Amino acid sequence: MTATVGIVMGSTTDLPVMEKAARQLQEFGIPYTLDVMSAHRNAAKVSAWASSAADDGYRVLIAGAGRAAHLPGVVAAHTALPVIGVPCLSDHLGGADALYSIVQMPPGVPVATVGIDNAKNAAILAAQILALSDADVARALADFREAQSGKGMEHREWSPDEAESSGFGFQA
Ligand code: RP5
Repeated sequence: MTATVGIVMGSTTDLPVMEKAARQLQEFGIPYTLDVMSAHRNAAKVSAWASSAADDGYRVLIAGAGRAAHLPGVVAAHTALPVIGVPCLSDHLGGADALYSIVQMPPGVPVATVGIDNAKNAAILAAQILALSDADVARALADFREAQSGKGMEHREWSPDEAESSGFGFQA
């Protein structure tokens, strides 16, 4: 089966974050690939991969990186496919460096940016794009949303008194 989502990350150190995207895509039954390639250490490889991504069957790309985090922007520069960027946490600036780098693409070459370390949202957004033309993915997403709405409603089982006594100031 041809992979429709390509996940790339700048380093194996990004894997603990980026595997969350892989797991979510797997849950949706979306075929994907997962690769490590750095925009500064393997520039030619990134360029070749992104340039041929559409012809290779991908429909959405997810790129995660930390620190200067130019990988998502470089990928976007080489393809017209939608690119979702994941800022990965770093040990010095807490991921803010990567967030600002990825989200601040100059006008003309966008990267849809999710929150720091939020690779799960990148996968969900990728699924939402694919769902526009794929009924199976649309169904998987609808089931996911349904299950999630159940989770979000848990607090409504609390009475206002309970909420008040637990310090949340719940208003019925
Ligand atoms: C970025 O630099 C990578 O995406 C990673 O988040 C960070 C550090 O990479 P390593 O030096 O740990 O390989 O390019």
